[in-house]
Amino acid sequence: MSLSKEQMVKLFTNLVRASHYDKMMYRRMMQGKLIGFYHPAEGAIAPGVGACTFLNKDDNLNPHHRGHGIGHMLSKGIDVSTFLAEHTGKETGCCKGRSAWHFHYPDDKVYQQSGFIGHNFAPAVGWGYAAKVRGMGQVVMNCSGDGSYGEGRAHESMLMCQNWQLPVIFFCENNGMAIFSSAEEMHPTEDISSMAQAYGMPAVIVDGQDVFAVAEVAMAAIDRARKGKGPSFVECKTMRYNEHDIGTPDLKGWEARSEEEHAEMRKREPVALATERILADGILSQTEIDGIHEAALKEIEGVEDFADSSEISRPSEAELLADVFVD
Ligand SMILES: Cc1ncc(C[n+]2csc(CCOP(=O)(O)OP(=O)(O)O)c2C)c(N)n1
Repeated sequence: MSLSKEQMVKLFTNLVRASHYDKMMYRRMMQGKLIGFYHPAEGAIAPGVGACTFLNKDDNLNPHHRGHGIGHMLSKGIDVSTFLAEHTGKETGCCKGRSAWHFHYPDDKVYQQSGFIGHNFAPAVGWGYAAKVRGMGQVVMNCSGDGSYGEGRAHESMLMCQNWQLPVIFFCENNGMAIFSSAEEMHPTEDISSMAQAYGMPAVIVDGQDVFAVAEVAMAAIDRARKGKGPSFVECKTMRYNEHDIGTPDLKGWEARSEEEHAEMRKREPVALATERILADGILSQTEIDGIHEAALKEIEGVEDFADSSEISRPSEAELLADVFVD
């Protein structure tokens, strides 16, 4: 599947927007202007963009927690102007500023991470089952990191999706780390996608630094699922440039990750790689690229103004309980 010029421009634009959002979140966390945590996505911004740019509005999405799913969500076409307001505890946030970062966008069929790694797998089976029963060609893009594939529910879910031939894409963003633990220390095989073989599920490995390559394999997996051909597994080999979350030491095991490792990783920065490609292929000029950056920065300025000028969330006891479900 080769990408059209229009598709490449869309991917590039989403990548640039996602990257600027991530940088803004990092900056605001350092300025003490966010509540809760932030898990920076620098270095690992391309997988979410590639996975989600060509999803339909009524497809289900479980975004990965890196970048708090900003790249995934804006690429799916969601109005994420309430994302920062949520992270700053404002009434105008997508969950009225009450979630810190465990929010969701239910109207867009997006459910953000809970605090539990791997929580997304069981709902993915349910949504996949519902999609199959409805028969309207919906798919479930189920994104998570390498760390979550150590969870039993990942395996139960892969088994059930394969047995029932559900339209679920197991999209693994393998940055080789789970907080301080390296993937090689945690998993018996180098490729997480090899686990899919045990369930007879087709799997593909892709360069997660290359947004265009990711999109091509994601589109093939989406197409397959939409046509009722069942689940598949996509493993993106990617990188995390910063610490796991801001304030946590950047260790691998007991050692700080070295300057050499950082320098090596930064040689393959996704926005730089995409820019190089898009110029080489004559898809956009440097002036057009500059315009995309300017538009993204302007969008983010607006989002910051909106969040900063919004009322802080101070729910009464009754309002707090209004959003609590008891079964
Ligand atoms: C069930 C569970 N176990 C452990 C944790 C603590 N924890 C939070 S993030 C994380 C690492 C996740 O790694 P990965 O899935 O590879 O994603 P990454 O953060 O590297 O992008 C861990 C172990 C948790 N939140 N939930």
